[in-house]
Amino acid sequence: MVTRPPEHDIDESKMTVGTPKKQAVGVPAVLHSLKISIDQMGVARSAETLLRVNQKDGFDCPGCAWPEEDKRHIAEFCENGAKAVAEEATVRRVGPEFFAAHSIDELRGHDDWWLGQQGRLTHPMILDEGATHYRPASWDEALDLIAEELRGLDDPDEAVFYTSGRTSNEAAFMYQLLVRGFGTNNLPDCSNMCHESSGSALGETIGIGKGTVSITDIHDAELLIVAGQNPGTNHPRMLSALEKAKQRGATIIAVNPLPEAGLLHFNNPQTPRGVILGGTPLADDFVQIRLGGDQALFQAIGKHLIEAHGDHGGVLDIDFIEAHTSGYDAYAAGVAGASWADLETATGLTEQRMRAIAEQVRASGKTIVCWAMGLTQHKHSVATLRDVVNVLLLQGNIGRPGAGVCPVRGHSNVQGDRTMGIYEKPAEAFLAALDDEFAFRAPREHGFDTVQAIRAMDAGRVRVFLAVGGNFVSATPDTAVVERGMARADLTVHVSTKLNRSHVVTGRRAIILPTLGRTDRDRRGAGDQRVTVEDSMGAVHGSRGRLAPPSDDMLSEVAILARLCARVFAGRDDAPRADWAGLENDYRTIREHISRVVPGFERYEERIEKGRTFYLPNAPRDARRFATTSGRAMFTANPLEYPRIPEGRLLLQTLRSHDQYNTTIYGKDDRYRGIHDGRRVVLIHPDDIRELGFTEGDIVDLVSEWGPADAVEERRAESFRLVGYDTPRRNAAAYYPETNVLVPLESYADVSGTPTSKSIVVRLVKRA
Ligand SMILES: Nc1nc2c(c(=O)[nH]1)N[C@H]1C(S)=C(S)[C@@H](COP(=O)(O)OP(=O)(O)OC[C@H]3O[C@@H](n4cnc5c(=O)[nH]c(N)nc54)[C@H](O)[C@@H]3O)O[C@H]1N2
Ligand SMILES: Nc1nc2c(c(=O)[nH]1)N[C@H]1C(S)=C(S)[C@@H](COP(=O)(O)OP(=O)(O)OC[C@H]3O[C@@H](n4cnc5c(=O)[nH]c(N)nc54)[C@H](O)[C@@H]3O)O[C@H]1N2
Ligand SMILES: [Mo]
Repeated sequence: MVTRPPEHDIDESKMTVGTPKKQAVGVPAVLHSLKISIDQMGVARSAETLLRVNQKDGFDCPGCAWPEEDKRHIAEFCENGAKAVAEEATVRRVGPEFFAAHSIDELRGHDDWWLGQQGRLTHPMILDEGATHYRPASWDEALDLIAEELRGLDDPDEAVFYTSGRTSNEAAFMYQLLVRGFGTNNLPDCSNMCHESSGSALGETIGIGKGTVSITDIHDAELLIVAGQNPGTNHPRMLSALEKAKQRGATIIAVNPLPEAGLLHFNNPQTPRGVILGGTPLADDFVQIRLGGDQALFQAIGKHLIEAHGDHGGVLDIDFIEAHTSGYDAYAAGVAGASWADLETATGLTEQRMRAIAEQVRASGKTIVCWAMGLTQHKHSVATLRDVVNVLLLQGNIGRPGAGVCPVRGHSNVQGDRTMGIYEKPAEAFLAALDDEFAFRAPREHGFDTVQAIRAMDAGRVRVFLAVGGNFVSATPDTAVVERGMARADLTVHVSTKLNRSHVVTGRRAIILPTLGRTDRDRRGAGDQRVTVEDSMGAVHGSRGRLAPPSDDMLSEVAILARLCARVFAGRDDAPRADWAGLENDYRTIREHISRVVPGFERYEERIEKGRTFYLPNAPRDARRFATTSGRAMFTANPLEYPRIPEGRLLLQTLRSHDQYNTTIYGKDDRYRGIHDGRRVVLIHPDDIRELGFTEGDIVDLVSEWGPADAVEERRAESFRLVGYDTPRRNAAAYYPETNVLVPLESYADVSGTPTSKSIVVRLVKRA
């Protein structure tokens, strides 16, 4: 039975805290996902939809960017993929009656869970200046208004164009063309807050801002280090790949401050072993590291490998180092000089322990390092990832089967969006190809990334804010500053599937454009359309939804963008030239353009036909070629950095519960961590709770402290319950986005600009 959307927010005072789970997935997970699916879609639609997830010629799971195996299982999805699908394929609707019944002020009082639970958006809606409610509008009225506002700006840089990584390749390509044709590179995206540090470090050291492994490499590896990642919740299908590697004899090391359920033990619901025999223990070694200690750990590993090679020889791949790399001497001197005392302080691990980990690396002939947000959202993330690359280069672990770097991407097409040109700092070669294809000149000046966009918004320099997907207000750091900045814009526009906070914290005027998602049938002039996506490992394939769209009055992202192009470029002879209506009616014509602009997409159409997948070229992986400044893979010497926690303070990481997709909150349980009916918790070592003068269960405010001692800025998040948890001393954890208000806008990673969502200095203040 489909259930009705909630009328009230969840009362978090009824929250319960139990024992964290030691294993992930298994039958309870399947049952839980079915319950959510049936609540949102009913039985028949659940079955029809879930059977098409990740099947050849079905739709790509909007859950995460982990690749599909070549041989598909009947149900190639996971508990959290099923939740992501249910959230989109829900039969609940947010139409004009909903907006008539709820004022903006009222909606602003609800949290992201309540807003998202209401259902799918169905009609273009406009919030007029001074109005208390959104009103329905026709597509023409809404699109005309946007084009008019854009064309009225003094300078194209007064507009900002955000994207989140669910957008298809076709829509992403159209979007960047709209933005560049309009005249700016202001294309901040969720990547800026996500894997930007990976892109920065990898681009610089190996010449490509992506990983170098395929799914078969994962199966074939001898050693897999999974650092700063919680795959049991965020990439559950990765557990099947780890299980397979494990069954072939691989060793798995998990590096994490928290003992995350999925990493330690996995019950595969698709095998009898998982269901009956209690599954596979995954990690052979759990390394409980301090927040931000990973650079030190990888330096320690490098230091040990180099020493061991000096003692006995045969540890380093000297042929590879000589033939393919530069900078070895400076790197070796750097790690030789690192003191074990510093490495111990940074990691919280003993020298002996770190040498034992390094011995496992030494013993492996094929090593892969996988990582996600635990490594990318620190001030020194780029340096950390350079040191990960250094360790892999020492043993020639790049460009060899079963070995390499594996940044595990988040959004299902975030990597594809970048490939399609969603980037504020586009390469000249890309722009030149775009110019040739569309007979115009794209702007060359770099645009704003997410942090820079917020700064400009707060300074009142952004007049129009347009987003294709995502939830900018909730996902970005320093919520109060972002809300203030949004309110300063003349017009804020969101192309979205579901209601979220960014629709209710608006500029002077606001527009919501509802759009089709992955599961929806996309019928255009030339017939049913498919789109394409690129997974975390550079494999491109088609995706086609089949459900009837939420209303008759819906447009796809591609159609919305094509119509905006036509309007914004009308009568301008310096604008890109194309048959906009033709592109909207037949996405094959967009793929033809892409195949001429983006390298690796030659014969695009043919290579995705009949559910086929193709791999994009990857020079380090395919041929050990490195497009860096030296033409070689680069060892880099990076001074050791790690967070310093002032007296009486904690370092807070903000992470995901098992029941959310970024700012989309499916429910208020975090089953694996034992938390039910609430999200305002802070996980802390029990000794810290005591030492700071508190008792478990106390309700506190979290106050973040930022800046020099004589000018500390404070930010406050109210009413969090203290939960004793197995985490290193003085390292705490709480959920995002509730804690984003604590992340200072100016606290971001060197080089990449990624907000430091995993290291925020806080103190606890007891609620009166
Ligand atoms: N169901 C579901 N799936 C998702 C998402 C979701 O919200 N829900 N989000 C998607 C997106 S966009 C992304 S980017 C990914 C995110 O996937 P993850 O990166 O797994 O997500 P987080 O919850 O941020 O988890 C960070 C992990 O890193 C650990 N960690 C934190 N700091 C450190 C550190 O300094 N060192 C080390 N070694 N570990 C650390 C944390 O304890 C935690 O286990 O997942 C994607 N998939
Ligand atoms: N404190 C803290 N902050 C973080 C992070 C953290 O770990 N800690 N993680 C960061 C990371 S890794 C990321 S990726 C960002 C995520 O930032 P975003 O990508 O901006 O946020 P999401 O919550 O994924 O966006 C959800 C919204 O996308 C819309 N949507 C969903 N599907 C579609 C679609 O197919 N088309 C369109 N047009 N809209 C759609 C829905 O309206 C939904 O409300 O947050 C970042 N912020
Ligand atoms: Mo992400």
